[in-house]
Amino acid sequence: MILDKVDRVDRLEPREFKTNYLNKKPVVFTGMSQDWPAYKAWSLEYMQEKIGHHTVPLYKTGAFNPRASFNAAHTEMNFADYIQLIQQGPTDLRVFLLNALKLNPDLLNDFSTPDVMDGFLNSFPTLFFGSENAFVFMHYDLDMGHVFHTQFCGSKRVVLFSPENNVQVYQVPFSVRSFMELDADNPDFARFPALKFARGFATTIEHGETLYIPSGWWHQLRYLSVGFGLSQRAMADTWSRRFKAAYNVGVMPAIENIARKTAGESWMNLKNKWALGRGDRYLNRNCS
Ligand SMILES: O=C(O)CCC(=O)C(=O)O
Repeated sequence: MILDKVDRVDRLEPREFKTNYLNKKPVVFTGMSQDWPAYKAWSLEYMQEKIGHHTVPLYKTGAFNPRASFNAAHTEMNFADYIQLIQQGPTDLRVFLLNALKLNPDLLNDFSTPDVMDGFLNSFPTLFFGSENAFVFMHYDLDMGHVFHTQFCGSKRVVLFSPENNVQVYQVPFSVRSFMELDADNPDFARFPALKFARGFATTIEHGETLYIPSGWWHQLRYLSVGFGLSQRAMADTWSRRFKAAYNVGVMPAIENIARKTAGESWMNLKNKWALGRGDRYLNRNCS
């Protein structure tokens, strides 16, 4: 497995971004957020003040109920209590894809839309929170959007692979994830041998830095310290990606939910077996 470094730039002109990065590779913008009020204002305490009274869904990496609905939350909690929890030390409970702006639209005044491309879904900026050591398993985003993820407070390690690595990262069918135990930073090549042949990127983002994740790219994240991130997303820019997004959002979860309700654990085992088998077939083709 090869992990290249992600380029780091202060800012970019749209033309430079389109020529060198759009749909090609990730990049970290170190200066994009420096004029935003959020750069100075956003902290865990600020978020507690703005949305603390709401109840929020919480997600976990690891075993889940095979009969639960697609992307169902593990539990929920008052947001102010959750912030206290993550400040106390490691927990595997994470806030994922929270449209906090629906909870408090004032937050919209705290940041701007990136100006390097068009097509941003301005009503869907989402927030992610986690404690030190929280792990977000390898996945790509259902809607195939281009993601601009700005980190606040702590730092985060991110590993990314292009969609050409679907087999090497063991994509589980009828999902947009790999195995939750697959960790590209601590690879278990005995269990996931095809991962040896993946080539991707890795980086760490700190407060105020913005990582561009191209449409459909795999990403796994580890919180190196307690913190949170804001993702702004621009719509997939080709018809094939838009079609895939419509399938991922509208069709795939429906099929998955029916299969989970009827077959539960055996459906999950079948999907895992299929992903491992695809990895083995790839190895047989490439290593003989
Ligand atoms: O930072 C996180 O917790 C996850 C971010 C993520 O997966 C995303 O923005 O697509």
